[in-house]
Amino acid sequence: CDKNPGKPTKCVNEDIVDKLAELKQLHESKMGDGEHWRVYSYSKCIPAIRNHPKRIQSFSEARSIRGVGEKTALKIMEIIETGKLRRIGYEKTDDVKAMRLFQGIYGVGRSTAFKLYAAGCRTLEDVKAGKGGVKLSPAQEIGVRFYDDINDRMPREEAKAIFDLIKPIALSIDPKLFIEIMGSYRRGKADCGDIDILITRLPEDRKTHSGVLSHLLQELHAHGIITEDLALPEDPEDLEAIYRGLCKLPSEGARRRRIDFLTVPWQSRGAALLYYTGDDIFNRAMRLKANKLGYSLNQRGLFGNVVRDPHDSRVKPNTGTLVASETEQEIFRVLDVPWQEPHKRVR
Ligand code: DCP
Ligand code: MG
Ligand code: MN
Repeated sequence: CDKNPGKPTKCVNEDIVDKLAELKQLHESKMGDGEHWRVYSYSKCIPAIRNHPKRIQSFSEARSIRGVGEKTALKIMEIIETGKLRRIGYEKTDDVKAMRLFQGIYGVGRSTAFKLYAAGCRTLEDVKAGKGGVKLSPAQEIGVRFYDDINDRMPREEAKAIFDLIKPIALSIDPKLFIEIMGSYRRGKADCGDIDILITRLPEDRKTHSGVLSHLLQELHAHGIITEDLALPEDPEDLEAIYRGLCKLPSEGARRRRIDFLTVPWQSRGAALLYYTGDDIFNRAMRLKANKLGYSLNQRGLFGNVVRDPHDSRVKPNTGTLVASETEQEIFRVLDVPWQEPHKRVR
């Protein structure tokens, strides 16, 4: 076929090539252990089939093409005889769908999703029943139990109602805390995937917010507002800590919602506001701009004189000198980016 570039001619085995290429792509999207050789063998035989000068007529003719084994020859015959490849429909309804379903479980990535699939699980019911004996972490177990709740977004009014319960509890622990909702809520979105809460405190009277987060989490559990923990802070006394969990309104029939806390030192509050407001694409653009100007930007601040490993463009942690971190405006100014209100910070 197409020996004449620039003047496209249609390959006589085009339908076969298309179907096999589609199947190859479906196998590629799975990336399980057994898939690599399959993808590799399709990569070899598909160009050979495309170059075959005449319409394939028989099983033995298919087998004579370099790289075409018995199984592929059978598939070619099926396409010739029925115009279809049942395997494609099977791939679409079965594993690809299952992989997508399982990767929607909190804390489950491609490798665990494939383990579940390979163990014979096809539905969340299978996973719940422990089919195939794949061991899930406690957070993943919660992810399965509250799959729909975790994957649904909440109206911003509900995020506000939950925050309005949390804020006074936090301030009763320490009235000098700074506590705000960030993420999509601060960007003004009508619905939120989770509630992102930033906490910090002006370090005065020789006091900080160290220990406040554990105390607050304890109170929120006691009030029935936080219902499950997904990830606890590594060192809860640290001024910088991250928490992930589930929460709900106390009303009857209220759904579980995702909630995240981030605490930062007071000096980092501007950089933390900027980071935690997002969105993630906007953040990436800001970090890129910082890198171009020889800075490094993260949730702690904007740093200059950054040391980079020549073999790894990532910045070593805690290197460089702090250039700006206390206000968002200051960081925009140094990066020479025109000020943008949170609701404008979207892709
Ligand atoms: N963030 C980031 N890069 C990530 C994850 C998060 O820069 N990989 C920052 C930007 C996000 C903020 O943290 O806006 C909060 O993260 P969320 O995952 O909660 O995202 P959003 O709140 O923006 O959206 P959603 O409504 O889906 O929660
Ligand atoms: Mg969010
Ligand atoms: Mn979040």
